Amino acid sequence: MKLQAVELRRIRLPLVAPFETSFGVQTERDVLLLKAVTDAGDGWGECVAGEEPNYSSEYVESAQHVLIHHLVPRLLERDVTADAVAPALRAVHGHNMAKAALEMAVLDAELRARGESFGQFFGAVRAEVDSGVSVGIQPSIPELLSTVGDYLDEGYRRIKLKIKPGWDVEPVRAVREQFRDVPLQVDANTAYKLADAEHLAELDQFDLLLIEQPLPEEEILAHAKLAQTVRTPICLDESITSAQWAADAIELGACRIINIKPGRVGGYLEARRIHDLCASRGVPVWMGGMLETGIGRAGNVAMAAMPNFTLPGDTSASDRYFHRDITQPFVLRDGRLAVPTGPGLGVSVDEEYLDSITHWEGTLGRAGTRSVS
Ligand code: NPQ
Ligand code: MG
Repeated sequence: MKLQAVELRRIRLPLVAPFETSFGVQTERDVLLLKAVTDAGDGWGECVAGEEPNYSSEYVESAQHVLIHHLVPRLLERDVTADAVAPALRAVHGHNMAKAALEMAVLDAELRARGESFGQFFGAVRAEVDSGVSVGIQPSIPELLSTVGDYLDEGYRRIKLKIKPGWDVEPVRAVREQFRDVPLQVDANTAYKLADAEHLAELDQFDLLLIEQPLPEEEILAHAKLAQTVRTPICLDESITSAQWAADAIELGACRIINIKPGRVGGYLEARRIHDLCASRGVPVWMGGMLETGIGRAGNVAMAAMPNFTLPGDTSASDRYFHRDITQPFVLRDGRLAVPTGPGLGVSVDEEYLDSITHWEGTLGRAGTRSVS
């Protein structure tokens, strides 16, 4: 399969409500999308990098730059398959989200060409996946309770509360008291220190599924030490950027559960290796979320149907984030999302709507044209 061109575009999608985490407030999503143009057909990729480098070091402008100047040129006009993408990009350090988007577009083109869905390719064992929802930091506890109640009414099967110092024990207590049996977990996005161990142990009384990434991403050993004080299972997100880090973190006792985000680890193929490694170590995994459009959501829902994705993911319905998605929307049915069955990602992109929300586009390749800078 020859990679003839890569079309890039940036789109702006307003969020249905502001989304606040310990690292900031998001009111819209500025998403970088890729189309891989090959002699066997096209494929879509989505880059999950946010507008600012506050979740990880990557951000949408850095991803766009490294794709244009360092990643796409290494593959253009070459014979490619998805499994050859990461090896061809190995000389470039880091930039996992940018690499993942390119690999995803090539994988989608490849699978569409051979009529195979992402779900079939990953060995999906379910036709639909349990859906959880991530609830941002709210202005007050009454507003938190009403937001959580609304999501439960919609059918979500697990609630994740974003926490930070000053917004942790009391909001979690309030939600647990009002919703006695709901599967509940928290995500700190690196906001704590090991010295907060005793404080975080106060969360043990609320029967949480897990506490996600309490400490900074490079503090693997500190997470292992924290686990000596906190009984709730620790789950790592930001720290796990490869299968190697997953193996090391598990062996060190830093986590008992792993959040898999294909973008964070450099693509779906590395994400699959982490799934397989965790399965062999008896470590459950679940699918994270990065406020993806229907393109990224389609791939994530398909991967979440693999056997060791035993906890509900942050794979929410399209309307959790967007008034209108760029594909057919993912809709909650009895708290679950259906795994697409069509070739490749199995979704179609509304290109007319896409054009109307595009604020930048450019193409690399085809007869030496470089229409982007
Ligand atoms: C997490 N996601 O698990 C992330 C964090 C996150 C659903 O909680 C723009 C780009 C906004 C990436 C907001 C959820 C984002 C983002 C939150 C990632 O840690
Ligand atoms: Mg997280």
